[in-house]
Amino acid sequence: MEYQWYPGHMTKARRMIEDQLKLVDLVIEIADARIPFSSRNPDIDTLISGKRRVLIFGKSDLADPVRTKSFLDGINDKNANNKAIAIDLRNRKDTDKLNGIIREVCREKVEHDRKRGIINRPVKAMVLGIPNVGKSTLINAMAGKSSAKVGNKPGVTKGKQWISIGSNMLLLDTPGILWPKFEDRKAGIKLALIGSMPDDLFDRTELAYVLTDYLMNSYSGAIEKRYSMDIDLKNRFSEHPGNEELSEIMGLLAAGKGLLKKGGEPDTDRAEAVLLDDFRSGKLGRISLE
Ligand SMILES: Nc1nc2c(ncn2[C@@H]2O[C@H](COP(=O)(O)OP(=O)(O)O)[C@@H](O)[C@H]2O)c(=O)[nH]1
Ligand SMILES: [Mg+2]
Repeated sequence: MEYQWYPGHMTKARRMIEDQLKLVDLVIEIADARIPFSSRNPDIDTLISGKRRVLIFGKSDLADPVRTKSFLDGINDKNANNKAIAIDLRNRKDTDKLNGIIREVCREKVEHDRKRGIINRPVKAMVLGIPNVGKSTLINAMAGKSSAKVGNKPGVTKGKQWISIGSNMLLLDTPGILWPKFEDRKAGIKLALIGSMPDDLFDRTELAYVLTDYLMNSYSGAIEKRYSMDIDLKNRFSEHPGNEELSEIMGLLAAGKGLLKKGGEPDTDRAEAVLLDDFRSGKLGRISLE
């Protein structure tokens, strides 16, 4: 398949994560609220089996709140060892909510320790998630200082360091980098749309076209509003527009944004780039793809 670079890294990543998992009581798994299914690792359940888990759907500030609520409700009533929450990982109020949830998930362990006379043994935790999902952002927020590197590319750090979080938790300072669902092309496209796949795995035009079709059907009006278009795309074009229509839509978008080539014709390449950037940064509104 086209995601050749993953499999090689996968075996290594899996081994590293399995080693790290032996050291912890709790896994903090991060997924993306805009694609709650495709942003989760397909093997995560077997990988962390038996560990307590807090499941965080990050970037909730960019996701559709109605959809977020409905899938969270579905997860949360099941299992006390497995709580889920959707938050903006950059927001202190949001990350503060985590402490209570972690304590709740670990209550049994603390109780078990106490019965054996062990008081105040810190809970050991690690953060897991696919690239770019917000792992470093969360570790920094929890640590209350910039001790983990935050960036747009997945990084590798050697050696094991713990960060103390309050008096009762130790957090591994290097997150486990999981591999996404690379065997499923649709999931791959969604991951590329949110910016969690290397940029060159998919054609930008294809991404812009898939996004446009989706927005026209699921968030009707969002494109027109953002790019001051005087028409209703849904009325004017087919329900699932073909490439020629999509190219025309990119032309309208370019014209609305004043993106013109030297000769004055609409610059559809730039229009595609703008559309993707605007989606990724939330400028088209709070939109979920699943
Ligand atoms: N809007 C928004 N951006 C976030 C959130 N969490 C992380 N980011 C951004 O996503 C990008 C990747 O975050 P990072 O922590 O480096 O991801 P990592 O690869 O999993 O460590 C950075 O630009 C962050 O600022 C969030 O909850 N909301
Ligand atoms: Mg990171």
